[in-house]
Amino acid sequence: MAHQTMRNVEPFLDSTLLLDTPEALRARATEKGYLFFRSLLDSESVLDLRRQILEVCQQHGWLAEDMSLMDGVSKEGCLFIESASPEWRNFYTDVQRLRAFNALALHPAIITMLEKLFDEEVLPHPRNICRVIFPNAVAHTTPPHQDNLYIGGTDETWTAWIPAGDCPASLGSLAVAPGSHTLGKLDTVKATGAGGNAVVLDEETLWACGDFACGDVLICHSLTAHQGQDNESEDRLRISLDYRYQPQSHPVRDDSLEPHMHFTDWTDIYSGWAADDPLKYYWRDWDLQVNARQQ
Ligand SMILES: O=C(O)CCC(=O)C(=O)O
Repeated sequence: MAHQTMRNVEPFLDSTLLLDTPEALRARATEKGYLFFRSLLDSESVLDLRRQILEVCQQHGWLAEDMSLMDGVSKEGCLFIESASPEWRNFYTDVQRLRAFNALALHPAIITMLEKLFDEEVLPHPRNICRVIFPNAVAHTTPPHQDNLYIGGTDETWTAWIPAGDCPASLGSLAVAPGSHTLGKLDTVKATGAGGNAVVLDEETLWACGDFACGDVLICHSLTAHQGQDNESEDRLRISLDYRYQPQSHPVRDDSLEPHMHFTDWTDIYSGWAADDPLKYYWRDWDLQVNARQQ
């Protein structure tokens, strides 16, 4: 079961039409703490990345044989949870080396949308995240949380949640609590699932949730509470991306500029890319205010 029961639910509000009126887009973002866009991304780019991530799953023996790769069917009896286990480390390092995984975060449709939201240049954090959620692992569904706890830096950091392909709610999409960013930083308790910390919300909290189609993008403010929904499928992997962004003039915490989970470093991640690839270290030429993480 999703960690927080959702008694009060509404569908996502599609903000696509507001892309032509940045002031209205900003007003919606300030009010709701999230924005949802149908078909913001072209399916080709998303599906190309899906294929590459699934090829990595296949190389690691996680997929059922004789099934279509793109269906993402997990091998019977195979269950891995995001962790520092050798299996996860090796898998995740291979995903992080994919150029397409890092390139999608810089897709012009996302950056253009965020330039309107921030009304200034965007700093895409290079600490990109891929989540692979196995079926029959509902105890590890992502608990309700605010991203600020993990990101630090400016509260005006927004996370883009992008499923790598169609993702109906029953495959375990994301739910957000509209307006919860106005509650400030909430206390946390220990929990299972990505991050390992949960905020406790009122039972009557309003949630927005629903099905995602390939190319849909949801962004949420760093203080907006959100949680995963259970992957209730029989045998399908739920694969999604979390990419984070902030206004370039705001302070950024140093670990947001490092690879997620620190299993490897940029030299290794970039080792198979063209020597002159402009994606490499794209942020290093910018005048950033980088703050050290307090230990
Ligand atoms: O995809 C998920 O289950 C959780 C993603 C998320 O909320 C996050 O990374 O902050």
